Amino acid sequence: MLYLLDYGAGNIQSLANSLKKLGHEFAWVQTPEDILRADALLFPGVGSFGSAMQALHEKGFAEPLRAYIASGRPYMGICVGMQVLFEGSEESAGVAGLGVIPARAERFSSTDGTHGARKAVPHMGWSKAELVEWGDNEARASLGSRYGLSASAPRHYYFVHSYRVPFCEGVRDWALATTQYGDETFVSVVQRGNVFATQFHPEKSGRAGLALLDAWLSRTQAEPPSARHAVPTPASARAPTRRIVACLDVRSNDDGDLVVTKGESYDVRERAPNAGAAPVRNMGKPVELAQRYYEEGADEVAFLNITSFREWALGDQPMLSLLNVAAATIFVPLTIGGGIRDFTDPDGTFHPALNVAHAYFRAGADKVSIGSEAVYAVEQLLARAGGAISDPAKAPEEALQGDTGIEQISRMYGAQAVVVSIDPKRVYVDAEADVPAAHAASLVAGVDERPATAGQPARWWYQCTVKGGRELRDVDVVQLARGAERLGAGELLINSIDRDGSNNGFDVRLMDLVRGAVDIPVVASSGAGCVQHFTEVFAARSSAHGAPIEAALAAGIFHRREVSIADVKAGCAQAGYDIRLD
Ligand code: 1PR
Repeated sequence: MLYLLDYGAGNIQSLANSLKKLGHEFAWVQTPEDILRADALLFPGVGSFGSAMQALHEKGFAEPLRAYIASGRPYMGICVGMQVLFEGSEESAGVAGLGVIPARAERFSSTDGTHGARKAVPHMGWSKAELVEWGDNEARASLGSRYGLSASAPRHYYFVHSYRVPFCEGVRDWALATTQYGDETFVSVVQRGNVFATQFHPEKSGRAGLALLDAWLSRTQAEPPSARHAVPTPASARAPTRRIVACLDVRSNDDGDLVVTKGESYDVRERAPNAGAAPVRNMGKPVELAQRYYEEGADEVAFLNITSFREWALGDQPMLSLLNVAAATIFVPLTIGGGIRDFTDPDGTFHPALNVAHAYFRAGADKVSIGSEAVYAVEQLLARAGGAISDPAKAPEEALQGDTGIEQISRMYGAQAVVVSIDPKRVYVDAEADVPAAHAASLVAGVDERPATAGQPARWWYQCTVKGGRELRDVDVVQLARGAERLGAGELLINSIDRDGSNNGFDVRLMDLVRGAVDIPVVASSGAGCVQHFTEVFAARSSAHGAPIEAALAAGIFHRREVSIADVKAGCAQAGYDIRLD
């Protein structure tokens, strides 16, 4: 019997879904005895290295796991399930791993030694896993080909991690494939005897990932590599592919059904002479559309529950069931946003944001996206610093009290699981001096886009909003981006209320400003109208530190079938960007 090791954290539902899709039966490990009884064991580790090891010890799984691996029965680890095989990780000093492989995981450097440019950490997105070149290439090629791994035509897989095991002496006999991030070569697949593990998530890697999983399941006893001396792939500067994200803004229509909607500048009602009677624009059914985008090659799918600020998200069970159904057939990362916040019931019961996130992860989400609550958290961070600073990145340690949703979810599930979604609006000013001093870092100059003065040179700064753009707050986009990173967010989704639904292109100035302010990946959103808008935003490199935009999101053009995801990807690939096309 195949057993899946689950210790209660993160999205393991997606792996279960992919096994079902591939037609394999499995059971969940409930007790240490289940591990000893398993014929094959799959460990989709989630969370931090320390929390994974702690959970293994608390549940009495650590020793049975060592004994299981030593017995020669097939083991497959995924992500942290691979890292626990090593001696330890810089992520959790003093915590010992299983010690099966004599090496340690370390944090990615946030600079690219080759180019001196900043690079985002976590490493998040689709990168190639390249077969390590052995002395006996033939044997290695034949082993790799069983898993779809090759040196000449490597495929893309989905990664999300801040720590990696460098290709080093201790892993030479173990590494089957390596991956390049910037100037770092790290181990992305290990295989020796009965042990097989991937740093990437095969269950989130579309067809290539499913094929690899199927190969492992079909022949769970792989042969040990025959050759001894591995040579790393040459170190060339490489980043994950640029990601194309399909986004579905979801809300109830006037009949109470969940529909995908899309507006302009966040107004999702149809244009009608009598504004009061205008219905919510209905672009289709959420799961159907999401499945179409997966089939068409979307690298990620995001669902945003755009009206959940009105109620408590867990009172909103349709979103959970929607996610459950979507995750059963969509094998790329899913993000869910809207209403991730602390909530107190009318009867006084307190529900932390962490509980909402937990429910979403269990239903199949890989990341949660936090909007309004992130603004309040950064305001609080600034207030706790005594109003002495305007840059939340400089907030002292004591201002971080671990009580915000971002901090708690990030600590429990890892930074890569926390996206902060920002809804900024331009505030035009006549002179530089008109920008409040605290917001000067978000001032930019460009061309006016207001109808009455369009085309004139202008200056503006970016003010953040909450509740779907309905309320302005005294925080600018740079403060929010830096504060979110300080609190533990692993990615930023940058919308633009001015460009939303306009088809006029991404606000590249805004993206450049934000990318230059942080070291975490940035997803550009709002305004995509044609393929060129994607290549435009990908061409921009932060003027502050040279880092590019990692991903671009669109909604309206995909819903209305004006441009397909395949067209966008082909256009970007043709323009020279590294894109996942398989
Ligand atoms: O504040 O944590 O409850 O989260 C609410 C979330 O819902 C936020 O991420 C916020 O951006 C989003 N949201 C709230 N109201 C709206 C609205 O449209 N009325 N949608 C809304 C924002 C942003 C993208 C959109 C892109 C691309 N939508 O999802 O799809 O702008 O559109 P385009 O390609 O058609 O231009 P919380």
